[in-house]
Amino acid sequence: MFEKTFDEKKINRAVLCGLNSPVLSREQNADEVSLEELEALLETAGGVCVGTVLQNKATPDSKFFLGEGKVQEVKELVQAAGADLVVFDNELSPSQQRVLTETLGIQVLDRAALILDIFAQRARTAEGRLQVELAQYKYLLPRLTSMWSHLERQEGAIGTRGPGETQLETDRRIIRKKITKLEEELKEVRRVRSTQRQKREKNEIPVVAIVGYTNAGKSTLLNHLTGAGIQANNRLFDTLDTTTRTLELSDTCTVLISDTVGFISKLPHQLVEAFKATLEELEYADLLLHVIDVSNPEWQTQAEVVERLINELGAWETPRLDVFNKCDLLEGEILPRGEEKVLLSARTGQGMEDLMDKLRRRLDQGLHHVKLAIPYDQGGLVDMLYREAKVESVEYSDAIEVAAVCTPKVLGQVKEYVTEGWQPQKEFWEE
Ligand SMILES: Nc1nc2c(ncn2[C@@H]2O[C@H](COP(=O)(O)OP(=O)(O)OP(=O)(O)O)[C@@H](O)[C@H]2O)c(=O)[nH]1
Ligand SMILES: [Mg+2]
Repeated sequence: MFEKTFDEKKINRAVLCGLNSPVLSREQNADEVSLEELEALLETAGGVCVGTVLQNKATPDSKFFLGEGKVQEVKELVQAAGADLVVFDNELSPSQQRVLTETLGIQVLDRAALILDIFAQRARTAEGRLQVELAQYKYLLPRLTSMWSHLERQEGAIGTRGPGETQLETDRRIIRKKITKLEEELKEVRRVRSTQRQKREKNEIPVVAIVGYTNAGKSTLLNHLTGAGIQANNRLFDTLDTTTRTLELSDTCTVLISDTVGFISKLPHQLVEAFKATLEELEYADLLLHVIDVSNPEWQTQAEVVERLINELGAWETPRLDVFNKCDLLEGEILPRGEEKVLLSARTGQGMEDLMDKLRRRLDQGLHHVKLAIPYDQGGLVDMLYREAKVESVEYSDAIEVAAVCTPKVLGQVKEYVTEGWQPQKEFWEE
């Protein structure tokens, strides 16, 4: 096999631009903080920032987005710094992107395009790649129009299909076809998932999904809890693929716990749509562990972004447990505490017992490993156990000795025959 001995990828030198305007929504606006985040995204994508321009302006310019004078300033900066890329923190319309590219003479991207590029670089599994490709085509489709807008448009008149149609229409049609095909493939993925989910529901294994802003410490937490061995790096969007592990909360309760892709503000809506197949798991999870990086001064805004995306993905009813992570970096700050909150350091392990306790309280629905001695004249109960519980072994001696994992409801029917493993406890879920 031919092996690459060096990385041929060029390091882009980029100027970052943002516009702060009262008419833009909070999600759409740029400020120093969001530009800093954009710089971190750029670095993740493999570029370096060589200059920053932030303009305060009453309204965006419809043609250039920034003011025309400001665009000249950007152009001078680009030349002085030898930049080969300009990235906008705000979303640009397809035509603004084209006009800016022409005016500045180098490639112009917006934050959505940058995030899409990172996802494309980092997606590993077949499913991840499908999702990213779909998002990229959806992003490209309206932009294709403006790239070719100098060509005459042919509006669906009879006889204009086939030979004689413009390149633009052919390209658009190819891309639409690709989108449809990718959507079908993802639908199949979704179908497989829902079958797996039904199986899990039947076995009644609770599912926990770790969610949170990118770089909050989700993978580090899963590693700490389960030794999953997932990469955890100090960069954005390190994890794109879901990893699921089992976690033993107690002798009687094992749960499935998954790491998921991180969220960020201004996440391209094409990506949210494309990742729905993976993220719909959130809706079916029994609990969402929302990991928040409290060492980040923006943690409140970040937590709001995550909450909003969770709702957008249809999981507003899924129970939450907020995990305030990286508390080892805090110095004497007071944070909200309570039943729904855990103060934690996934790095040092501080707070891990509290987290496990709270998980147990929320999820240990009393799946009990028990041993039973069932009299031969009650043999029907063994059939019932086969139907309603997970029977691990059956031996015929003085009585029928069964080892099984049962819910409290099933246990209620056989409680007088339990010989081992069940201590009735206060059942908090009945509160
Ligand atoms: N000091 C400190 N650092 C932490 C803690 N938890 C995670 N980190 C660090 O934060 C960085 C990000 O951690 P990850 O676990 O990769 O974060 P993530 O949420 O999985 O990030 P993405 O996969 O990129 O969305 C890594 O450098 C971790 O070592 C913590 O409790 N304390
Ligand atoms: Mg991760």
